Amino acid sequence: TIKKAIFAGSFDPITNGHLDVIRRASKLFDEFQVGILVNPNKKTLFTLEERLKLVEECTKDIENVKVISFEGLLVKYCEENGIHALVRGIRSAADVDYELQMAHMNRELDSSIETIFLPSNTKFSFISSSLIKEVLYFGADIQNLVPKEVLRELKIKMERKEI
Ligand code: COD
Repeated sequence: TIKKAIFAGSFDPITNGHLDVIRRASKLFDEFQVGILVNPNKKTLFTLEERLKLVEECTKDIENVKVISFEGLLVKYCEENGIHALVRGIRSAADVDYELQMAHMNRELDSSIETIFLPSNTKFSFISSSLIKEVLYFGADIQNLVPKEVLRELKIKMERKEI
């Protein structure tokens, strides 16, 4: 059987930390999906279409990666699509607390799906999408923290005063 996993998130926007997890975790599975959550109640900087396009651009050189979006429960999407592993990146002890709670809830909802934690690369462990947006707003240089495609789109948002 082919082994399928998913790395789900908001990716608003995708960062070098996310991309590092995608590169490393995708090697462990036959098919690796990056799942972008559709959340109509949460205000995002990038629209779903923009996030899909950016994640696709940033992962186009990784052969077994497929970028999708999903609505509703992640475990339900997994069940409907034959996915048995949820990959999560762990940056800190704070991530562990939150991620364990989610892993246990997901396991309660569907016991056939396992959560797999991948420790972040130390050099990216301080990066989050929300901090990127915050420091950029105050004029910081973030070119080492996000893929060049994302940097390009963030600059456009800055020029349009959307950040
Ligand atoms: N280095 C390594 N990993 C990182 C980094 C970094 N610098 N930054 C983020 N990550 C990891 C995160 O730890 C996470 O594993 C992943 O990247 C995605 O991060 P985000 O912030 O883009 O997305 P989240 O964590 O907000 O996504 C949450 C989900 C969308 C997965 C969750 O809300 C969900 O499953 N929603 C659907 C509804 C559902 O099923 N709810 C029940 C959950 S128990």
